[in-house]
Order: sequence, then structure tokens, then C-alpha cells
Amino acid sequence: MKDKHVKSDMPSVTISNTELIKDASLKVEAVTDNIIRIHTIPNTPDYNDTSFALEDPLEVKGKFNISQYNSTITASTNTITLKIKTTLEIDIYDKDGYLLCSDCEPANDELDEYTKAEIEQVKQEGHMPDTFDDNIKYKVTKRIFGDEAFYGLGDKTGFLNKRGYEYIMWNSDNPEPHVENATFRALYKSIPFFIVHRSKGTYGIFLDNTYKSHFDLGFSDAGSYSFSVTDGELNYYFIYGESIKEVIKSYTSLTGRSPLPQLWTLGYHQSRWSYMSAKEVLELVDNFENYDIPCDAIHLDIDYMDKFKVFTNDKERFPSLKELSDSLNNHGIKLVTIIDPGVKAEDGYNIYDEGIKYNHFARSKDGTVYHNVVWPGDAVFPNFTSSNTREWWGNNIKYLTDNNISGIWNDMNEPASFKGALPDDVVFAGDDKERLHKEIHNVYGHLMAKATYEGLKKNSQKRPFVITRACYSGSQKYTTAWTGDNQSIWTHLKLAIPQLLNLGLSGMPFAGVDIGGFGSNTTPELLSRWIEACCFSPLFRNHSAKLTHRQEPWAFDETTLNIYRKYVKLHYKFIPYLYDLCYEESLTGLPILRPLIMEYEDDKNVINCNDEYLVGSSILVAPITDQGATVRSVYLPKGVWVDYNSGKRINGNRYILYKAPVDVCPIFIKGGSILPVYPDIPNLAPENTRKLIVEFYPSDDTDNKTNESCYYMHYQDNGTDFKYQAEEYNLYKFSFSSNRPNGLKAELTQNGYKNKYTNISAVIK
Ligand code: MIG
Repeated sequence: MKDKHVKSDMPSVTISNTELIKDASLKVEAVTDNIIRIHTIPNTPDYNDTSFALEDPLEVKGKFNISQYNSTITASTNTITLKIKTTLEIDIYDKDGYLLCSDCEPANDELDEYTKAEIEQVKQEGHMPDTFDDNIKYKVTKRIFGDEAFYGLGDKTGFLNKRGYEYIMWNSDNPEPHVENATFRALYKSIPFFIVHRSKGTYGIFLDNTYKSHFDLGFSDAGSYSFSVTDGELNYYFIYGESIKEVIKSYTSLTGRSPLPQLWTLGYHQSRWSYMSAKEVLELVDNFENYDIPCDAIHLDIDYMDKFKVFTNDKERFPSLKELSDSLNNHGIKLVTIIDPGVKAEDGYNIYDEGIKYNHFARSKDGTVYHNVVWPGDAVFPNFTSSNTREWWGNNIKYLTDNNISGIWNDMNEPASFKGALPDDVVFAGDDKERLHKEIHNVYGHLMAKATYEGLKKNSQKRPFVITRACYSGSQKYTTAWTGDNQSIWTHLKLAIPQLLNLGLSGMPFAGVDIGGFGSNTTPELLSRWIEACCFSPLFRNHSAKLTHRQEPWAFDETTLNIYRKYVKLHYKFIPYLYDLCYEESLTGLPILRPLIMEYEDDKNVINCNDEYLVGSSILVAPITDQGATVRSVYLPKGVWVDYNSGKRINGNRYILYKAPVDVCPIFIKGGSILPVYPDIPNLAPENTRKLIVEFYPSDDTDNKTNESCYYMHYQDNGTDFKYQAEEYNLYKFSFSSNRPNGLKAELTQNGYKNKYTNISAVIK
């Protein structure tokens, strides 16, 4: 949230005094050669150009060559050319003069054919026509040429490719089953960024405006797409890239990347709303050990608190959080607690009293502290736009870190409320100025995550582990995310894949869904398929709602338990690979779980691939997500794929039929891959991560001889704190060559971390 312009002495295009935008001018700047910022600047003196998504001031450093001919201004960088008309329409061409992106006239609204009365009548009967009724301040409409696919937009429902659908950015908590209908155009998160993939050329659009916004991707008109804002300024970035990867790198160069996580956070997490006592938690630990299921974290939901008051514990059910975390830690397991933003309004409760005394809560228009109702009953809402309030919140986290709590799970931060929505005009006084709820709503969770990240860092000196339900562009710098209240239904198992993929494409790589489903009741088969489908999920947590069937791994029968164990162990085996992908992500912003289109951009077969994903570029997962199914078709892109279950080599660039009984998840390793793995371990405690196995999957296993040679870079550090920033890490280069007696060569190319592996062994698969 800073004044963005520190360096903008570069040439830019400003158009003012037009009929089209009143009281404002339109400015077009080249942030880099590939990133163009297009924004309106109002003619008001107190305007300050701020962003919640960008941490650092924006540097405008692209070289624009500008010329004008008749009424068209041409502005070129080294990679793209913009033609800007006085009608404010912009055409964008690539280096070859190919028209990538072109503004056009908005299409007519289909609903204009109906009278208001007709629409009202249909609404009264309970049907919801797909209208976006809010007043639109600025709307941009661009042509759909025909070959576009749209990806990203965060956690939205529906499919990988968003073409033909419309979405609303307004963080929303609705526990009904999330499906691709009009009710669920908005979900918990607002990440107003999408990627447009065309057969020749790719670009992204990032609309950095926090007010309610609307995205129509060929929904009301097949020939165009649009995005619009209800208030604030038009402020979007056109991000050109030679590939989807390049677009993501640029987007995350603006909004930031997820820093390296603590290693244990990649392990298995067990949760339920709620584990009701310390005793129940300790029994879980016994069960994990007795049933031989690896586990790294147990989560405490709202009932650990005293009357749902944040930064307290219920003295009867959880007499000592510290003793509980310590006994868990002795088993190598961490304790994570939930925190809601709503603070119980109760005199004598220290958090409330302090917040009132030091003015930390949002206020109504009349100046009084704003109240609503959430879990603790009558509650007030911290004003996270103020750096003082964020610091205060962060300091309160000491209560949790003093009790050796290892991570914080932020819920209800849309913010959700029981007594109607927060009015648009609730006031949040920031460091620079006052803002209203309608501007802050979509960044409330983002700012709470920032406060939590900073508080955890300060109080623990470790890499903060935060999970959030609501977020905005840029939240990836502070927090991981889960997708909120899914249900134990097959549709939601299916939804998990495009949802996690689109989150990754939107810069949120460390994400997960509630495994087994949160609401309603899971079945043994659904739970089995769920742990299989999510077996590479970075956030790997089973969570379920109060009053639903238990869904811990042992809740059903022996068969389910065995399947569950098999896939949790598979996840642990590949954690060194996942951690490498986290390392790569921290440098590039590239997601961990990837849609096939990201690695095979020229392959038309994968444009709409909703039911398969890649882990990095070496592992392909094609889970079963249909009840009763034991066979499915799998598309394998070009190249040789090693069937992980049988070891068989399969030529790609085709569909195969794959038999997968309930204990089998179809997994394929790309021929020629080297993958670092752990032996069988109970959790990620340091003593368990000293041995590494390097697996090599040659494309050709004829007589186990191969003349393929390949290499792989592996990252290792202490997995806990920030010492890696002072070069305390190791980089290994593993290479395989058939000419070598043992095949493997392990070289240390960066040698800063002393606790190296005690043993590295190699296996040819
Ligand atoms: O209104 O804390 O999405 O994961 O278990 C429900 C209780 C509040 C919603 C979260 C869910 C959590 C539940 N919470």
C-alpha cells in the first residue's frame, strides 16, 4: 500500500479531456517491455495511487517509443506495439505484427429484451437470472477472436478454462455446494488475474482494483470478453508473454511469490471441526502411530477457544495448549490453531479492551465501533488496513507462539458475518486515509494474512505457516490457502483439480482442498478417491464439519485405511520433489501443480483438461473422480511416460484406457526424469529427513539399459528458518549416465548447509 510512482520518468501516453472518461485521464505506461499498465487518473487533487497487491513501489522501466499518426497513437516496446485510438480503444500486436488483443464495442445485454417486471417475477419464484446489477464505473470489452482459452481468476468454481462463464470478485462465504451456477460466480477469494492463451500468443490481464468487479469471458457474448469495476479507478496490467509460464513470472514479479515454507508444512495435516479436548488430540497421535500413517500437523478448530474469543483457550477442554503442543512435538507433530477476525465485544476481555482503547476496530459511518455477530456472538472487526492494528494483531500472536503453536489458520476473513453483510460504508482508517468497506472487503483477508505472517515471523523467527480462506492478488507472499467449505460429494472431488490448478496459475501455489469433503458425509470410496486425487497437493489436509461422519483415515474399514496409508506414504515419498518445486516457485512464481496446457502449450487436446494435472513437469496424475468407476481414459502428452503403478513404458500423444480399482490412482512419470524421494518416514522431523533416494526413470527400460543421460537440481536447507537467505543451503546436481558404472553422479554445486544427507542412494526404475 504505497504511493506507487517513484520512478516514472519514462515516456507514457496520457489521454485526457475525452467524452468517454469524464473527470479523469487515461494513462498508458510500460512497466517493462512486456507489462503495460493502463489506468485512469482522476482530476482530484487528493488522489493517491496505491495498491494492496504490490508490496514495493512500482517501477516503470519499460522503453516506450511513441508516435502519432492522425488520431492513432502508436507506442512500442521491444516486444509489443500498442495502437491507441482517441476512442480509447487499444489494439496490441506482437513483434510479428500479429493482433493479440483488441478492444471492441460492448455487446448488447440479452436481458434488455425483458421488462423489469418480468425479471422481478422470475426472481420472486426463486430463480436467479444471471444479471450483474451493480453500477459499473468502468468497463473494458475485448474481442474474442475464437482461439482463446481463459485460465486463472483464483478459486472460482467450474472448469479449468473459464471461457463462456462469468465471475464476480466479492469475497463470499456460502456453504451451499459450490457449483458453476450464477450463485457461485463469487467465492471466498478475489484474484482478479487471468491468462488468455491463444494458438499464437499468450497474455495476462491483472485488474488491480479491490472494489466489486465483474468478469465476463464470452458469457453474454461469444465474440467478446469484458471486465468492469464498480468504483475506484480502472487499473489494469496487460502482461505479454511468450508462454503461460512467462506470463505467470511477470504477474508474480508484480504481486510477489510464495516464500519457501517450513518443510513440515508439506506433510499430512489432520483436522476436524472440532477436536474437543486435549485428550482427543492425544488419541489421534496414538492412532497415527498405531496405524502407521505419517502425520505432521493436527489442527484445532474454534472450540479450543474460551467462548470463541481469539487468543484464549478453553481452560477445561484445553487446560494447557503448551503442554499439548509439547507432547505432540515429542512425536514430531505440530499443532495449528484457527483464528477468526471477529473479536468478542465483552468488557474485561483483554483483546477487546485494548482494541477499543487503541482504536483498532472498524467504525460505522457515525463514528461508533461497528458491531456484527460471528462465532463469539456480538463482535467487532479489527481494521487491518492500519499498520498499527496489524502490528497489534501480530503481537497478540505471541500468545500462540508462547504455547508452541506452529501455524495459524485464518477463517471467516471475507469477512463473513451472521447478521447480514457489513454495510458498504463501514469505515477503515488506514495509514494514509480512510477507506470504506466496499473498497476493503476484498482485501480484508489479505491484510489479516499479512498481519499474521508478520506476527508469526516476529514471534517465532521461523518461516510463518498461515492458511487463509479469503485473499486477494499478492496474498501468496504471506499465506497458503484452502478452498473453504466444500462438501463430501463427487462433484467437489472433481472440482478440486481445476480449482487448485487455477489457484496455481493465479500465483497461489500452496493451496489445498478439504480432503474427504467438509460438509455432508463422505463414504469409504469417496474418501479413498479423494486421498488419491490430492496425493500431491502441497496443502494436504483432511477436514470435516461438525455433525458430519468422522473421516479420519481409520474411520471406516481396513480397505479404506490401507488405501489411505498408501497415498499418504506416496505423498511423503515425493516431498523432496515438492520442496524443490517450492524452491523453484519462490524464484519464478511457477505453480507446483500445473495444468497440462502449461507444459504442452501447442497441444490442443489439453486446452480443456479438467481431470488430469502435472506435478512440476515430471509427474502426471489422472485420478478417478467418478463413483463406481474403475477404469478411465487418460491423455498422455507427447513423449514416453512410465506407468508408476506397473513400471510399463507408454508412448504419449494419445489417449489410453487405464484400469484403476479403488486402491489405484493412475500416475505417470515422464520418461527421462530424475526424482529425489524419501524412504518410508513417519513425519518430517529433522532426524527423518537425512536420507535421500534418487530415482531415475529412463524412457527405455529394455534390459534395464539406457543411453539416456539427464540431470536434476535438488535443493536442501534446514527447512525451518531464514538462514537460507544467508546462503545456508545446498544445491545438488544429480546426473545419470549409462556410461558410468553406477549411473548416478551427485555433485554439490552450492554447499552452505552443514547438515547434509547422511546417505544418498540411487535406484533405476
Ligand atoms: O461458520 O470454524 O470454512 O473450515 O471448520 C463455520 C468452523 C466456520 C468455516 C470454515 C471451516 C471451519 C468452520 N468455519
